[in-house]
Amino acid sequence: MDPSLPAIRPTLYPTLMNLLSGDAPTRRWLPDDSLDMAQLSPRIQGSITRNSLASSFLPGLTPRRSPGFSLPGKFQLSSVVLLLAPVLISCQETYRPVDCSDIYNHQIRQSGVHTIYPIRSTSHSQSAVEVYCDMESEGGRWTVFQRRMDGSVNFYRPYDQYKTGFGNAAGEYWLGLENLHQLTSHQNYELLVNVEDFEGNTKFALYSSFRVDSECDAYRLHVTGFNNKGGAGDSLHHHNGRKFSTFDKDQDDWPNNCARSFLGAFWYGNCHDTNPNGIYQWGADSTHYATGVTWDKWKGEYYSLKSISMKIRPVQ
Ligand SMILES: [Ca+2]
Repeated sequence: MDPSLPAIRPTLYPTLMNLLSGDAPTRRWLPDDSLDMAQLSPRIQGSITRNSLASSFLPGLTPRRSPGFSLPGKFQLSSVVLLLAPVLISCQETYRPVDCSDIYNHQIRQSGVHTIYPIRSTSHSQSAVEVYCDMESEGGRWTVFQRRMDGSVNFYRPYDQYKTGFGNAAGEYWLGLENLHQLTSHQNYELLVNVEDFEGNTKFALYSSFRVDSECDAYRLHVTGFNNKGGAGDSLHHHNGRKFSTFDKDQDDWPNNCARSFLGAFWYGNCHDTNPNGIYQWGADSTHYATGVTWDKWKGEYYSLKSISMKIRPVQ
């Protein structure tokens, strides 16, 4: 743009209004009296005609109408709609819960599948994800990030799928490491692990602090503050501070590959006291050591649980 020229506002409004009013798009803008026409180049002077449709919307430009000219009703109504549209849009409040605790606090108290937005970005459609909300256990508000219950989903999957998540929120699924990191990096979360055997017995383990680092730090796990009032025992102590490993991304502390040897994916150390993403093996099986869906401190490494779910909520 030539800096010697006076500023002329963009022609978005007149173009839109001309189209809405049915006027030919050749109508141009009339400069204010304070605007010195001599400053304009001949080309621009020629484009500014005396029968222009002008508007008071734009500073520096004053409306002048040629004799007999009147604004059609359609134009006036369209102008009002155009002017109010940004205001109306900006006043709309869109409810986008970050987690199940948000949903609970909006008076939804039934467990079930809900949509949350764990990644706080401007592109909301990309961060929407379905989860199962446990609104009952130990006071509710829990966002389930891992669940096994019937062996319907294969959990022996590569790193990229553990990063983004997989499965069915109404059944077995993994929420995804990036979602877990995003959730736990903005608030302090606690962890509940529910376990059940094939005889109908249930236990749980509570941890007062749960956090997952970013991918740059290998989605390292921080889990502390064990409380054994649920009787399951502390099978996560060994996993505190460990990086996340899959069969195709070995970040464990063992010379070999924990994920390949025990057919799962987890924050393996050397290697595990629980294998919640292991093979669904339908109960006790002494032929396979530590490859099932195990919680060692309750049922040992030869018992694959009927169900296990890992869930988090903000500390209040
Ligand atoms: Ca290794």
